[in-house]
Amino acid sequence: MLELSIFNYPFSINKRMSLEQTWRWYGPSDPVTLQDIRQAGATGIVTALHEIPNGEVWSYEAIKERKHLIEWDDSQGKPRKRGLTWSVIESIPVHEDIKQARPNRDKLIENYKQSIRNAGKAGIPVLCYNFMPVVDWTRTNLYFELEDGAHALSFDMVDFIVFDVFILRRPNAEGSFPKEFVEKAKQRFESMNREKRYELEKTIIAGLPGAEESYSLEQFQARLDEYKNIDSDKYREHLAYFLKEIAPVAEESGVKLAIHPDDPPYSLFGLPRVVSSEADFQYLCEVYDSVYNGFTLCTGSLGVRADNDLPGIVERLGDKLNFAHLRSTQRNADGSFHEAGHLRGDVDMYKVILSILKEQKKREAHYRTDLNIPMRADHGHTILDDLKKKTNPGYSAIGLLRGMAELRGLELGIERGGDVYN
Ligand code: DNO
Repeated sequence: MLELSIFNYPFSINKRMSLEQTWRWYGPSDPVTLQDIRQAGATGIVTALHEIPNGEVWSYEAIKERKHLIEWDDSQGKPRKRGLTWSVIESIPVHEDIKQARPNRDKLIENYKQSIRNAGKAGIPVLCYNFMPVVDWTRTNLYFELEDGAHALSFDMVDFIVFDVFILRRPNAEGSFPKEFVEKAKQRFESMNREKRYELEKTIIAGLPGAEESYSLEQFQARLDEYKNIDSDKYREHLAYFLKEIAPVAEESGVKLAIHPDDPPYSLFGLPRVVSSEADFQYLCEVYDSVYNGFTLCTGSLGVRADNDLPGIVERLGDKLNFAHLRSTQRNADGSFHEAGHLRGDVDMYKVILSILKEQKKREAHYRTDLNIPMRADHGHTILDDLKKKTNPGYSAIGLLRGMAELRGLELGIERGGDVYN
């Protein structure tokens, strides 16, 4: 066993290379304030200019202005540093016309590139984005009650089928699911009143926090129809086309791309999903081989598939790990899941953090300077006082604070324990 003393400790305590603790902030209208975030102990802010319509350029001035708001407190006359940095953009949305390779995609890609250049000029080092068609992250219940009274986000396959087959009535949807599930869903649908049905519909298609679009039933079906002739292979080509265009610009601009995996990591509504597994990550990293073309390790999204080996992904592809969303899910055999506590559920968070800390060591050995990989506690439970407040589901302050505190404690324990050197 490695004996730790002041003389052989591999690096001094002060030089601890911790991960950068970040927090997602939804902008000035977020009920969680910048001061709250500072008090929670985060130093990095993850945010977006949500007010800019999808497809338009994020101007340098608009980015600079938001960055100033995040980093400087002007309320006392003389600007004071808040102790926060805008570390990650999450997300600049990718327009559906790019995803579907429509005729004006090149124009929209030019806009995207310009936004990346402007972000780079403003000094924002990481850009998280996703390439999920039509819907971003998807849940069926935002208030799933745990045995202690806390609320978690959940995805219930039978509820999902209720929506897909009986509310949306997507043509041929029935064939996508096992018969006995459809039967269960039928019974559940019949037992639900109008409000319950509408609630489910809203949860699935009216847009969760940070989602780019919100639809009515008709608009939604029309969007799905646009994908009739786009299968996974074709969709993957659309992603590769986009990446080959933007990754060199990201590299020149000093902005690291971090694609977010599909959430959940399987096809919904018959749509193609191509960022769900290690093989998918591997493919897109090879499309343009550069550390500027990397990914977000979202342990909660990837972890819903038992065949995703999370520490293995970091071990094999870690040089492209540009951002980490740390959370855990508890899955059922039928594809349903709910979001568990950050150190509970199916994700082995000890092994995940250990693998990220080992990746830091590799980077140090390669003289890379991006050692403090940004991470954020993702999707907390709604607990304590927040149960009485209006909050962004998954993003209420106290639950995230609990998650982040657990994660930072675990990280410190792993670092001090010395396993990183084994
Ligand atoms: C949900 C988030 C996603 C994520 C986007 C990235 O909580 O993880 O909305 O921000 O998919 O583009």
